[in-house]
Amino acid sequence: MAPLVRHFVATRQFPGQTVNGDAWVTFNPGRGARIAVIDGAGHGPQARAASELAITSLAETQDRPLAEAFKRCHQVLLGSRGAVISIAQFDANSLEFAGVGNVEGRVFGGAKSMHLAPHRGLLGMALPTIRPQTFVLPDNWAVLLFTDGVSQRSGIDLDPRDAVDPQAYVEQGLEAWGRTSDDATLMLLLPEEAPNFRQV
Ligand SMILES: [Mn+2]
Repeated sequence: MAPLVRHFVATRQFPGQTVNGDAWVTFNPGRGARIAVIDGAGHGPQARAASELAITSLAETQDRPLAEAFKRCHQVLLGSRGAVISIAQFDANSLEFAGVGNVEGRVFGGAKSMHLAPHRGLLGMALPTIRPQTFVLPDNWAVLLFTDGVSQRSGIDLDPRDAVDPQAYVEQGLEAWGRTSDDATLMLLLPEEAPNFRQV
């Protein structure tokens, strides 16, 4: 089954580090799509190790409800540095979102952008009660997910659908808005058909 969602990502490690503690993963388990953005606590090899544990856990629970996926990931990360994670689950015309920690997001589609609201917490350290948010998506939606290495005092609230090229958008956004004090990741999600995106 063709994926319902296209993803465009720019990510880089803390300048001077050789590994990236940020990570991302996508799943298409037959229907819809599940996309996670992960920030292993801190930076460097231990942050990377936590992110990799999280990816393995999320793969094992990709068919399970979000609350269960977070609970299992928390258990797997016990004893590690810990990680913050947000997950976007797309079905036909809806988005279910849940996050633990501060991988933030925006939904564009209506008159103004909406904030995706992760719960406070740190997987492997403190697991909050997961209550996913659900959004009904219009045809021309766009979703941004970004780690705290991307400044929110920036152009992050600008409508990405005004950009000409989605991959260039995330690369230029990371360059412009990425903090030099952390790993940083910016992901743009678009429907398979994005008629409002200007063609070059
Ligand atoms: Mn970070």
